[in-house]
Amino acid sequence: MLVDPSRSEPREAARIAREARAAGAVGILIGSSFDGTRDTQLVARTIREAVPGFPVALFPGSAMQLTEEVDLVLLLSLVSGRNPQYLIEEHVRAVPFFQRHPVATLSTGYILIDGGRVTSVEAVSQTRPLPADKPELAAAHATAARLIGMQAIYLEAGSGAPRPVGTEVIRACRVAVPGLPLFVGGGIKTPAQAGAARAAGADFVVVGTAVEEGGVPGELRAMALAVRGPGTTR
Ligand code: 1GP
Repeated sequence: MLVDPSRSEPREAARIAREARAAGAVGILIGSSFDGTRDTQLVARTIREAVPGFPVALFPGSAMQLTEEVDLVLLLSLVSGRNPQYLIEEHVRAVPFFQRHPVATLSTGYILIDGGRVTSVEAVSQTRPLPADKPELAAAHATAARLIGMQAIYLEAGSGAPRPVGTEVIRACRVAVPGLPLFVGGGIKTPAQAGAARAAGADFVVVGTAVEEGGVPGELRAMALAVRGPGTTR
């Protein structure tokens, strides 16, 4: 479950996290394409206090959002783009933070796939997504990320995308990076879409907008069930 601090204030984020855990989600990602530092830190702290022991990972839009109040930082490199700021610059800016706070990191190849409209991540990063109907191109990016040593892949259609990442793209990337954690998110609104992403090879199916805006615990439970299968909701 993804919580965006620019959309959910700390108390609301904690409520979502509580419901997410009860519904069978495996953890919380906190992040935003465009957001200041204060809210991210507050949201992370409030979630940890409200739901102790529930895994919390940071999904930062920039080095400005770094906080030590998480279990893990997804150190994202936007490998589908050619903007050096999101390939290496933000990482260099993050070094003083990591020197002060030894938080665990997961080097993650972040691949933006066309989801049917311009989303915040495309606008903020000033990079074009890869075409949705070219699984081989997405797989080549995932393979390159693996070959240069990245530890995970995140396939992203962009928050609120009309079309989630297609199953052919997920399947091709699954084959390209056997053994690496594969996250898939952006525009997943129904249990069927969540289940399809999982069946195509996603290790983690990320849902944000549908739950943050819909706020229906039953729907969240149905999504978790579709991803994890019966008998494994907790
Ligand atoms: C966005 O992948 C996440 O970075 C989640 O997207 O908000 O569309 O669920 P949604």
